[in-house]
Amino acid sequence: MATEGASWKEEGRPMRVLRMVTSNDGKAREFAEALKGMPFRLERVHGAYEEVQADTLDEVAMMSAQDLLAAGDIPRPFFLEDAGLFVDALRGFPGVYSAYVYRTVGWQGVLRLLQGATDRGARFESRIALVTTWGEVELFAGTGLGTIATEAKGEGGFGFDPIFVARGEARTYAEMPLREKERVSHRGAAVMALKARLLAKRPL
Ligand code: ITT
Repeated sequence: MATEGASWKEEGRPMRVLRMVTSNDGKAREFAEALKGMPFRLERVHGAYEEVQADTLDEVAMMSAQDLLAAGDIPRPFFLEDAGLFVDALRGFPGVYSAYVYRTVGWQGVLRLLQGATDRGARFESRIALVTTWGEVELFAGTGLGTIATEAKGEGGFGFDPIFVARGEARTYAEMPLREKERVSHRGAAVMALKARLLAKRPL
């Protein structure tokens, strides 16, 4: 397990470290950008944790956090995120199976499943699980509504970004700069809730 991160100081005192556990470089980039300016030094842990399988993202995020907590290898506080793409015409599939579907058939597979479908509604969901110094797990949720495009577009982003168009947008996520995706995305909404928690006057 490797960690990386820049070192900043505030008023001469070292800043507290907040670790983010993810194997996904695209996600790590988005979190780093969204958490810029927060009074924490964000350090990435290339998380080699087994993603548990469960029926809901809440359960996956909660159980993954508890597994990491029980293993005790990562200094607290830390957070991880579980995300998924839920397609209306597929009754929410791939949902909690998004990582597996992406690894096996990619966004191309989702486009194929929707060939000829008129209902292109979909949403991304994000659940961030924050593990406090005391070993409590707090969940933060975000939803990003949109549609599945009829063809892939854009070079940016990661995962299913080339085929997802946020509500009210003409571009896919892969065509949007990081900050603009954050404004409309599931992760942006969940991070906003996380930031409020990080700034709250409650022990972390
Ligand atoms: P972790 O190590 O952080 O778990 P992961 O890639 O397994 O990384 P998730 O299980 O949270 O991430 O995500 C499930 C799948 O959905 C995965 O293939 C991601 O690439 C994809 N995904 C998640 N967030 C996305 C986003 O903002 N845009 C496009 N695809 C996304």
